[in-house]
Amino acid sequence: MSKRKAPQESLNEGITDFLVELANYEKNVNRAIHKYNAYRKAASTIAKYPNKIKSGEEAKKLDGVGAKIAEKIDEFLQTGKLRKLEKIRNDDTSSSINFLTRVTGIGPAAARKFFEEGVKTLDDLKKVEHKLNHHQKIGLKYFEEFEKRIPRAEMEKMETLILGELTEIDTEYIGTICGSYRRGAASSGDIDILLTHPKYTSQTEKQPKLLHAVVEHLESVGFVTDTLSKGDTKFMGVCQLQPSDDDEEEYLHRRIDIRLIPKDQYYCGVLYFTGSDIFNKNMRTHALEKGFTLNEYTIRPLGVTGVAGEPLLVDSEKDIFDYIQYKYREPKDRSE
Ligand code: DCP
Ligand code: MG
Repeated sequence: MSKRKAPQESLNEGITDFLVELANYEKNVNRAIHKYNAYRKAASTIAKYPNKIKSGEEAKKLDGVGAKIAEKIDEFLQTGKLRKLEKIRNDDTSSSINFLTRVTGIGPAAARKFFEEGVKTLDDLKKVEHKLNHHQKIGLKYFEEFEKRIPRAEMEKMETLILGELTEIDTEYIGTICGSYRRGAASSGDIDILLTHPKYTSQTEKQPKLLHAVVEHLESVGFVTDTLSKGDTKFMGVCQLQPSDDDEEEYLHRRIDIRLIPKDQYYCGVLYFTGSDIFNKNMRTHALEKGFTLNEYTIRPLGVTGVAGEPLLVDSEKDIFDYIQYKYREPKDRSE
């Protein structure tokens, strides 16, 4: 999961920017995930709104914008800033914790712990490197590189390379680059790959080799450079494109996640990891209204007592939309 989201470009950028900043503050500093979600949702609705917002009153008519956010919008429109945010930015605790969570491997809890030990900056982290776990050490090593978003052209090159190498190993592999890239984003925070193989289903044994063979192969061609964690079904690591002759510059190190998914659960996985997270939430809510429970693995009907039944057969993303009578949306139309 990538840490830096692309800024939402819209007529109301000033508003969406401060909402996203408040969202991150709630998640990283207060560990208030519901508030985080509320701010993200409001930002996403406002980003889609086609007019320049002139008052909190006007914004309040939109889904996910309540009285408190409307008030903040008024303050922002009238004064050009927000006292709450100014305070947060000037507060040593908040700004340090917020900063530390930008390192991959450091979540809100670890950030607070480091802060309480007097560790606040990148230099501080370097001094206590022995206290970092392997994931955090790699996060520190590539801090600047991981902060940079990946241009779509580079994502396309990586997709070609990865899918090409997959067929070198076994032509039956099926792979999809999901995340914001699949939604057509101009830039992505990381590479999210889903992988399956017809011989692997939820009814067969686990087959970690199917994942590890791919990781090892990508290492052998010099693409995967570091491992953050490697389990039976999920690899988290670092990759880097090798420059070709006509490239002027070297490519940066990028965060890459590879997930191996049983074939019968593949499309629920592709749907989930294509996102966006807000689209997923809305779709799950719709599914519940139609009497289904949907997650990254399966879609199951809910009985009258609310108990989930057996997983339904899914052979495409479209199947999932059909079950819950949701109009199909192309990945590019799934920002919410
Ligand atoms: N996801 C989700 N809920 C979460 C985290 C992730 O539904 N809490 C899903 C939707 C995301 C996808 O996983 O789109 C990939 O997660 P990323 O954080 O990588 O998000 P994106 O790929 O959409 O954005 P970015 O370009 O920042 O990587
Ligand atoms: Mg991503």
